[in-house]
This record gives sequence, C-alpha cells and structure tokens, in this order.
Amino acid sequence: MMTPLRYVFLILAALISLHYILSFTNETYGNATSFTHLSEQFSGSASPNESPDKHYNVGGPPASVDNKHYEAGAPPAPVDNDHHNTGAPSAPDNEHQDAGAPPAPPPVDSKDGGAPPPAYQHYNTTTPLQHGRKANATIVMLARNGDLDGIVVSMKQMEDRFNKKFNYPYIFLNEMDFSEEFKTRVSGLTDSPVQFGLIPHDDWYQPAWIDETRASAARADMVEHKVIYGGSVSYRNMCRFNSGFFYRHELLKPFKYYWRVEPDIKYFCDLDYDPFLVMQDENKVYGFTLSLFEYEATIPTLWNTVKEFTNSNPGLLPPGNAMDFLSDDGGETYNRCHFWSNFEIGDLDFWRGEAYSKFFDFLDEKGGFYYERWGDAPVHSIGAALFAKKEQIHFFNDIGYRHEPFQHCPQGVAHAKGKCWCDQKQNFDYEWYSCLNKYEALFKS
Ligand SMILES: Nc1nc2c(ncn2[C@@H]2O[C@H](COP(=O)(O)OP(=O)(O)OP(=O)(O)O)[C@@H](O)[C@H]2O)c(=O)[nH]1
Ligand SMILES: [Mg+2]
Repeated sequence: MMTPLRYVFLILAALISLHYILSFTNETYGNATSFTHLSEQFSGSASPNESPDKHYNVGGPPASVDNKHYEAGAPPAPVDNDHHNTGAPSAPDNEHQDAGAPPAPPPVDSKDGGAPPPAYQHYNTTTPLQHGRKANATIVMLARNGDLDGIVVSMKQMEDRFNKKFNYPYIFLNEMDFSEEFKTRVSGLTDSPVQFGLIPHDDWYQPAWIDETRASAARADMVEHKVIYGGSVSYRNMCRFNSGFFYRHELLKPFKYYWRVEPDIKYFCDLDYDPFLVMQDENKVYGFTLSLFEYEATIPTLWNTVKEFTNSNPGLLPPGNAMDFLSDDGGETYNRCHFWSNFEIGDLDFWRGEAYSKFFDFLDEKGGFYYERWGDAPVHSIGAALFAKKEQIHFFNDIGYRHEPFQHCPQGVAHAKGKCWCDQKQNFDYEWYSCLNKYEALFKS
C-alpha cells in the first residue's frame, strides 16, 4: 500500500524530472527559469537590453502635410474673429480653406541629399558642450492662459531636442496675468529659469489716437472678404506688439538674442549645437526656417509706406542688403515674400537699433496695424532684409520645424544627423508658395 507521504514524493519526483527535461529541450523555458534570471528578478535589476525607454526613441509619428491647408493661387485663409478675443486655445481652423490640389512634393536631390548650398552649411563650428560657451540669449513665448496646452507641447519639444543640454532661460509674456496653473505647468518642464512678464498696457492695446470708426470699417470689410483674422482686434494687438514692443519689455532688456516659440509647433530634429552662438560668432541678426508669400489683402499700403520711409532715410540701408528677397524689380514693388515669424532666432539689439526703431515708429504712426492688418512677419522681414546685410540673415536648415500648415524638414545628411522624424518628402522649401528660392538666389550672383 502507498502511504500519502509516498504520493507526495512521487509527485515531487515527477515535477523535478519534467523541469530538467524542459530545461534542456526548450531554450525559452531554460532561460526563464535559470538561476541568473531568477536572481535578477528578486534583486530588481533588469537586463540592459530590456530598458523600457528603447520603445520610445522615435518621438512620435511623422506629421503629414495637410492638403486642406492649400488652395490654388492663394494662401490658406482661415477667418477666426472670435478666437483671439476669448482666450480660447489656438486651434488650426481648416474648414474655410478651399481644398485645391496640393503642390507636388519637391524632388529630393539624390546627389547631395537635397542639402542647401554650402553657403548655409557651417554648423558645429561652435558647440557649448565642447567649449563651455554660452550666448546671452533667452527663449520667448507670447501666450494667453488659454494657450497652455499648446505651449507645453512646444516647450517639451524645445527641452528635449535642444534646451535640456543648453539651459537657456524662458520668458513668457502676456497682456494679462498668467494663471498659477500656467506658471506651475510650464515651470515643471525645465531646469532653466522661467520668468513671467506682464505687457505694459500701451504696448499692447490699440492706441487712443487710432480712428476707431476707420479701423472697425476695415475689420468689417476684411470679414466680408474672408481675410484671415481680419475681424480680430487682439490679433492686431499681437502683431503690433511682436513688431515693435516685445524686445523692449523689461524682462528682455538684459538679453541680446532670442528664440521665438509658439504654441503647438513641432521640432523634428535633435540640435546638438548652439544656434545662438552661430548668430553671435557669425554676426547674424535674423534666423528663419520657413518663408512664404503674405496675403495681399492684409498689407495693401505697406510697401508704399516702406518706400516713403526708405526714400527719406536712404542712409539706413546698407549696401548688400536683401532687397532682392523682397522685390523682383529693385524695390519698386513688394513680391510679398517674408520669413515666417512664428519661428525666429534673432538679435534683439538689431530691433532696438536706430534703423529698425525709426522704421517701426514710422509704420506705427501710419496706423496700418489697425487700418489694415499688417503682420509682424512682413514687418520683421522687411526690416531685416533692408537694414541688415544679406549674409546676416540665416537659414537654419537643420532645424526641422512645423507650424501648421507648413513644415521645413531637413534633407539628406542634415536629416540623418539630427535624427529627424519628419518625412523628407513633406518639405515646404521648394513648394510653389515658398520663398526659399528667392533667399538662395541672393547668394548665387
Ligand atoms: N497674450 C496673448 N498672446 C496672444 C494673443 N493672440 C495671440 N497670441 C500669441 O501670439 C502668438 C501668435 O498667435 P497665433 O494665434 O499663433 O497666430 P498665428 O501663428 O498667426 O496663427 P495660428 O497659429 O494659425 O493661430 C502665439 O504665441 C500666441 O500664443 C493674445 O490675444 N494675447
Ligand atoms: Mg501660431
């Protein structure tokens, strides 16, 4: 007779035999039950090959160019008159854009990977990581409390792609007090200093000397003609502030260089050199990634006003400026090309200098920020192109960047170097609506 104890021994013996058979015949089972593996499990140390981070290196799916943003013969023109008055978060408004056929993607030059001419390729000559140098620079974001969700998206990318290595400070500006939630959330994203500034009343709001009857008639007309942001006063306040006041703000006074960042943008590539030092070492005053044509309806009298100014101040224009980026006929007419100012790396002292200061004051007195809808992009671009030498305007080719609905995706070698996650075929540089070829032509003759 078998006693119960014998049954127990018999089952144990059977289990041990099975374990040995499986250990030798099945590799997965053998590895999983090896002593080394089991001891790692108990001590809590994971194999270096099993780092959870390895699955998250990509940074997200590539953005696609949204065809809805293009229309044949005219730029995308959302009308969003309430958006800027409500403090609601920015949202791309795609609905009012005609769905024309998108331009064909530019051919990628297989010889040089589509890289721009050597004139623009002079990076990595300066890296603060090697030399321990830093520029006197800050990252600037103008924002409403309602922009918070888009701001953290932009700021996290700024930190991850660039600033956690370089630790430049941030300055946030607003015509209203930032909420505690805003301050807490953005401060938590960086080890760098973060400051929050209130914009002085008169630097933001429509001046009392503007004829409101004329201004409101202009807004109504633009709404009727579906001009983008045509009915918005706060958008005009924003454009005027960015054109002539941000660089004079108390918090920016100690700084020489700035990098402008907007909500909901994308940075596609790792940046392992300091663009501020490129600006400083090469005496640049303005850096861009995207350029395009302005909406004619927003600037009907801008160029005549510019000509009036330059005719009476010819001495402010240096020889060898970038006039040919702006005009195809030696300055007679404006071709509407401008650098897209939602991305800017620039020299604050250039804006603070005599030429641009006089220029801005002259434009401001004409009232075109309110009687029309002059944008800070054409105003900055015209200022930089006229009052600096063309070599002082820099194309940051290796900064992959998207602000809806356009993106600059570095090509070839630059794409690989930055480990960029944008699709190289989705690149605005040589689309029909881009002005990059006019910038490049400046350096060909
Ligand atoms: N404080 C404040 N910031 C604003 C206001 N309007 C716009 N901004 C900011 O100014 C910058 C430009 O505004 P956007 O709404 O992005 O204008 P845009 O880039 O021409 O157009 P979209 O991005 O397509 O909406 C962004 O950084 C905004 O957060 C405002 O009324 N108050
Ligand atoms: Mg924007």
